[in-house]
Amino acid sequence: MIKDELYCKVKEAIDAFSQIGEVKNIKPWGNGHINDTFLLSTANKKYILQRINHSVFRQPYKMMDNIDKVTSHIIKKSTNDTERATLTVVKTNKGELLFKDSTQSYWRMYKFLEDTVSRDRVENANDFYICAKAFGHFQNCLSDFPAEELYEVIKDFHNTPKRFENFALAVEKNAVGRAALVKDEIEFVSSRREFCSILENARLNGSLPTRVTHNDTKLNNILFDANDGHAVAVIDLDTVMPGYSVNDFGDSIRFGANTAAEDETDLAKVSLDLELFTAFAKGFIEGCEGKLTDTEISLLPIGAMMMTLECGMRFLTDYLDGDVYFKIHRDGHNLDRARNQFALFADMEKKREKMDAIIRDIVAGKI
Ligand code: ADP
Ligand code: GN1
Ligand code: MG
Repeated sequence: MIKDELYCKVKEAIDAFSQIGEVKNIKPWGNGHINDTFLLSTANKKYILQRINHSVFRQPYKMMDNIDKVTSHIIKKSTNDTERATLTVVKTNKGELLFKDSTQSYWRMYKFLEDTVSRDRVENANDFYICAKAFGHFQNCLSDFPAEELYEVIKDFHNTPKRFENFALAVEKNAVGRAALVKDEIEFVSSRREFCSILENARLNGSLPTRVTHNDTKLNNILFDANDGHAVAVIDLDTVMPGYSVNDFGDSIRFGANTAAEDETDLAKVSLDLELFTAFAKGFIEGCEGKLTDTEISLLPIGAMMMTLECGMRFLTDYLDGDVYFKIHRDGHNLDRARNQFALFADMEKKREKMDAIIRDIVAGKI
C-alpha cells in the first residue's frame, strides 16, 4: 500500500516521464534501506522509479553523472546481453537525468531489467559464488576507469575511523537519551577502536590501493536471471566511487555469509558461514582476474570484519541519533541490526585464522 501523499508524488513524477506511455500499475518494490523504489508497468514495458533519499545523497545530479559514466564504461566493455548488462537511465521528458518535484525531492527512472530476480538471502554456496564473480567482474571491468573522474558521493562513506568518530559524537550528544540503554554495545565498539584504522593505515603506508568500487555490495544489489540463475547485472550504483576492493568483498560477506538475516534478533542464529565465505572468496578472486594485489588478497578477511563492525557502528549511531538515516520497520530496529552485526563480528574474531587459511588455500589452488 502506498500512502496517499506519497502516491500523489509518484503520480507527479510519472508525469515528468510521460514518454513511456500510460502507466497501468504502480507497486512499491525491493527492500532497500535508503531510496523509495516503485515498479511501474505500462502496456508492454516495466520501469523502476526511485525517489532519491536527498538527505543521504546531497548532490543527486553529481551522483547521476557518476552513474552515467560508469554504466557507459560497462556497456562499452560488454559483449553479450548488452540490454541487461547494466542499468539504463530513462531521461525525463525534458531530457534530464532527474526530475525535481514540487517538494524538492528528486526522482529517476531506470529500464526494468526483465526476467531477473533479486535475493535477500543466500540460498546455496553456488549462488553466492556466482554473485561473487559478478562483483569481482565489476571490479575488474572498472579497473581501468580513472577514479578521479568520479565524485565522492558520500564523503568518508567507508572511512571506518571517521565512522568511529561519528559514533563517539553520537554517544556524547545522546540526542534522544538512549545511550544508557546500550552501554554494552557502546563498550563493544569502543574496545575495538584500533581495529577501525587497519585499512586506512594500509592505504597511508602505500600498501592498499584506492580503486573504483561499488561500496554497497549486498546480495540484493545483484540481479540474477530468472530462468538459469546466472548473474545478469550489478545494480544500485549510487555509491560507486573511489574505495577499497576489500570493503566490496567485505560488505558482501557481512550480508550474505551471515547465517541469519541482518536484523535477526535471536543472536544464537548469527554466525559466519565458512562454506559461504569460501565460495564468495573464490568467486571474487576469480572475477577480479588478477587485478588484486597480494596485499589486497591477504586483507580480504579484514575487509569482511571491517564492513561488519562499521555497519554495526552505523546502525548503533543511528539508534543513538533517533533513527534518522536508515529506514526502520519497528521500534528498536536499528539496535537489533547493530547487535546482530556485533554478534557476527565477534564470531569473525574467533574465525579469523580460519578465514586467513581459506584465502591462502584459494590462492594456492587447493580450493
Ligand atoms: P536501494 O538503494 O534502496 O537499495 P536499489 O537501487 O537497490 O535501492 O533498488 C531496490 C530493489 O529494486 C533492488 O534490490 C532490486 O530488487 C530492484 N531493482 C532496482 N533497479 C532495478 C532494475 N533496473 N531492474 C529490476 N529490478 C530493479
Ligand atoms: C544501505 O541502500 P541499501 O539498503 O542497499 C546502506 C549501506 C548499508 C546497508 C545495510 C547509501 O544499503 O551502506 O550497508 O543499508 N546504503 C547507504 O543494510 O548508506
Ligand atoms: Mg539496494
